[in-house]
Amino acid sequence: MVTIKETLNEACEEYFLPGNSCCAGCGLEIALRWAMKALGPKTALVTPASCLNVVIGLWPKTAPNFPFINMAFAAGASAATGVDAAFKAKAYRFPNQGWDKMTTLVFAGDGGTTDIGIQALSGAAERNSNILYVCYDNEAYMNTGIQRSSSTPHSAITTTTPFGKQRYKKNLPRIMEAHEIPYIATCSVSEPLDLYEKFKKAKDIEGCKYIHILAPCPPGWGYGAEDTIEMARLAIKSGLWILYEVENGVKTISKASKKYVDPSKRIPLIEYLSKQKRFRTVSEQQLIKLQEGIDKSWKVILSEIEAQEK
Ligand SMILES: Cc1ncc(C[n+]2csc(CCOP(=O)(O)OP(=O)(O)O)c2C)c(N)n1
Ligand code: SF4
Ligand SMILES: [Mg+2]
Repeated sequence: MVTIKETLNEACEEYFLPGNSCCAGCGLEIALRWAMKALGPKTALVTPASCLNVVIGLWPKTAPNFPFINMAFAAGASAATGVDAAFKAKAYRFPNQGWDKMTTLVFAGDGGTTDIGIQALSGAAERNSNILYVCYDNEAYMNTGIQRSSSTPHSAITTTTPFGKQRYKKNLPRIMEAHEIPYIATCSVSEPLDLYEKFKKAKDIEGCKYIHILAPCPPGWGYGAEDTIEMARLAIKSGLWILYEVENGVKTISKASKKYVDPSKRIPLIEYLSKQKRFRTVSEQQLIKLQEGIDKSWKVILSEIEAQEK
């Protein structure tokens, strides 16, 4: 476990620069800033169509001060596989120039991951391509005006679910587990040290790594820009968002979520929902549905951990 002091000493460098066009309080920006502090400048970023793709901006006023490539929506993971292959070829032709130290990072939205990019991602995972794929999850297609994605939670209002979504959120980390890749983790922007540590770990693992970050979005979720960290924190405290890692098939609950293994320590879900306009029409029945989803997630995760301990 890194300490705040160690992290601050090591991570004062900024790689995703201020003055970009993210909305105030954007969760994705916090996620990428902290991810890059852990990964450092020997990183190449692949960005499928998304808010990030736009926020990156146009040269010479681009927000990242490290190499990046904007990519077609569906092609994030396959493009990254190609980028990594190019680095390997460079390392072979020009040894001792540091090409073998490059990290190939995909930073994609939930629409670009759980819907449109899933085929390329599944292919890269099956090949165990040496990439770090990150889904920053703001739970809708925000860049085009808040349409539902398969990662939008049950009951949330979007422009395409005006009465609240009728289906549960697709559990992408779980789908990635079925690919048996070496490393999977969930993160939250409210736990930057946990996020930092997980990215440090992922950087040093050969093969396909997948990290899923809950990244609240003030205009999309309907709360004030100053409350992004609070929203992400309430998601953990209510048990709705569980932080965990799967290293070579072994699952562990992360420190920030351990306390909430005990349901009596969790805050009532309504405390999280009532602060967001997207849940303004949630009924008693929907609340029960949402709570059932949370209880099921915990049941599954804890039974898996119990089984691996036997
Ligand atoms: C093939 C294709 N379809 C649609 C679009 C339009 N488009 C650009 S960004 C975007 C939304 C992306 O949503 P998500 O991946 O969740 O990222 P976010 O905008 O939420 O950051 C859409 C639909 C596109 N660029 N390419
Ligand atoms: S719409 Fe949401 S995800 Fe997109 S830049 Fe604004 S706050 Fe960030
Ligand atoms: Mg999104």
